[in-house]
Amino acid sequence: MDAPQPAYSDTDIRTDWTRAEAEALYRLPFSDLVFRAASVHRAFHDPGKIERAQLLSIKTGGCAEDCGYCSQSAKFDTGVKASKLMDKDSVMQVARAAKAKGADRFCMGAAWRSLKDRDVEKICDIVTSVKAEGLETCMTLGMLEEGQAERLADAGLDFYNHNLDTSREYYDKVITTRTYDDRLETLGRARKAGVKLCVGGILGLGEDQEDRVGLLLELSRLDPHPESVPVNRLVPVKGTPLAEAKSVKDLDFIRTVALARLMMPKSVVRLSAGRETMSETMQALCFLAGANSIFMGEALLTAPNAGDDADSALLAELGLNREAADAAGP
Ligand code: SAM
Ligand code: DTB
Ligand code: SF4
Repeated sequence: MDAPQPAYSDTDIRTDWTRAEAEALYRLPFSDLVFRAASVHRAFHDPGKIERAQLLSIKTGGCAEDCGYCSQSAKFDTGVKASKLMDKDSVMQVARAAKAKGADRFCMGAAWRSLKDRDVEKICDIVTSVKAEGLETCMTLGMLEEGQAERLADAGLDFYNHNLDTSREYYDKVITTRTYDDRLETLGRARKAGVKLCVGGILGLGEDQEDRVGLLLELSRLDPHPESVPVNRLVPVKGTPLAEAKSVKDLDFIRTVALARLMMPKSVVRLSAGRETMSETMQALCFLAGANSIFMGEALLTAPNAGDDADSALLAELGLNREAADAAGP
């Protein structure tokens, strides 16, 4: 006989999680945690659907910030060459190819500390053209000044990505050139303009479990919760201060995904950077625990990604995105 399923509703969506509650969930026996997360996942999402987003670095390297994990900071010698903002036609070629391969969203990243007014028009033009291809649009451009988010929204921007990265307590071990509150301010500006939020963090920066819970507590206090929550596993980059950081254990990573799902039931949780180092089994457990989005393609921004062939094979083997695959035919 099937076990009775608990009923969930929007009243289960809370922005007042306490640290004690979140830590108690994190410490549940692994199977209990994943079972609870999977139950919440099924109440709020189609468990057979994994959203697919394609990333493109539209302006690479030479960034003035000192994010200790990043290949694109000008402060570290990582071998990444700085380049100028791509022109719209080149961006569109990649966007059209992504659409043809079945991408749901096109996410564009620029290695900027903040968006400059002189670039806003070019960025808006790119957003409008990508959106016209029938793709959802996402931009990550650093900090936003007053008024810029409104212009991006008018151009058709659906999502703004700006990560908190880690807990408030651990943050200054990772980044010193802008504060946690600077980041929250930019997120507030995007939200006020009606742009949906994509906000998450990175695991494997040398943080401990309290920091992972701390990051999720901060995210869950955003009201409403971020529509999209990327959970990245550090891709260690030679030349950066965090190149040798202690990596996060697979089981701890899965626990964090499960906790994100429990604390933010409606958000789309994205299994983001670092999938190259995750086994198929680990990824399957993350999907079971509530992850329902991935980055597709051979590259992230500067780092390699799992790749379309491996991902199509994995999703097919797991029976995910079946409808899309059936519609595409043999
Ligand atoms: N410059 C913009 C900013 O930081 O707001 C946008 C680009 S930045 C590369 C976007 C996010 O990618 C970072 O906030 C971080 O969470 C993630 N990221 C960057 N480098 C990474 C790495 N080596 N491993 C995992 N995630 C990384
Ligand atoms: C996010 O949280 N992860 C993506 C996206 N937002 C922009 C970026 C991952 C970057 C991985 C390292 C690189 O490609 O340089
Ligand atoms: Fe610059 Fe973004 Fe990299 Fe930080 S994460 S150094 S802001 S590109």
